[in-house]
Amino acid sequence: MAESDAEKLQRIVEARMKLRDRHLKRIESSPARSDPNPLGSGERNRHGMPRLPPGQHLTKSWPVLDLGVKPEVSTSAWRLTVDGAVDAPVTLDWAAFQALPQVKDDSDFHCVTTWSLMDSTWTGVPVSTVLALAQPKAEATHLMTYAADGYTTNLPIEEALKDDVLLVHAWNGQPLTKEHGGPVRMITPQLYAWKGAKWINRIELLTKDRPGFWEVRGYSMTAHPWRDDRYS
Ligand SMILES: Nc1nc2c(c(=O)[nH]1)N[C@H]1C(S)=C(S)[C@@H](COP(=O)(O)O)O[C@H]1N2
Ligand SMILES: [Mo]
Repeated sequence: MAESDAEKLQRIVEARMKLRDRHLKRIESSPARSDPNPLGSGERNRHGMPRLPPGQHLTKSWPVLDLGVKPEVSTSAWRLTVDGAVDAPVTLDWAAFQALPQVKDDSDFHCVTTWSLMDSTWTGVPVSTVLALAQPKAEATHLMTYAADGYTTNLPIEEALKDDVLLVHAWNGQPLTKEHGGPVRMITPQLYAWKGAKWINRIELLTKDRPGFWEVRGYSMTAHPWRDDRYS
């Protein structure tokens, strides 16, 4: 008998939970939320952390940062491939992406150039969900993410599996604009924002860490705002 849509969603949710459970110890022992002595200052936010990481200031409007190109990616042309150290490489188109369980989450956005945008509402799909679809091999330790402008950035798998790390298509209830990486970008609220690729089109699972575009140029491989971990 063919699997119903409800059964399919249930299977995806279970695969995601299984993948997170497998990495839970490393997720919980990595910095940011679990850090008992964060370096920031100011009022505590909803995660019990001070509002601002060290060296950051608030911005009201959302700046745009890119490499000088803003690629035009339509929803019909958009694809996301998850491959590398996985058992089931997968390519999602817009319809397949939209059919995945969607979440809404409020989080902050810290750029290494010292501005922080607080309290955005994001809509999208947890990165952990698309990773679960592709079934990372036990030896997968890091991700390299790729974008339509040639940008790349790396991050540890335990960071990518955090609940607030999303592939987003809407910001504050509006479709994500092209300049901010629409139709789909990644966000990494507990890491500096350069770890979230705009116009994302590929996630490669790695068995050994490798630097991306800015990391080759001296940015941190780990990028924890609460540790002022900007450059290596
Ligand atoms: N594809 C792509 N993604 C990218 C970048 C980029 O140049 N290209 N810049 C990064 C940096 S340094 C930051 S701070 C954020 C900026 O996102 P924004 O332009 O929406 O503020 O995107 C990150 N993701
Ligand atoms: Mo940045």
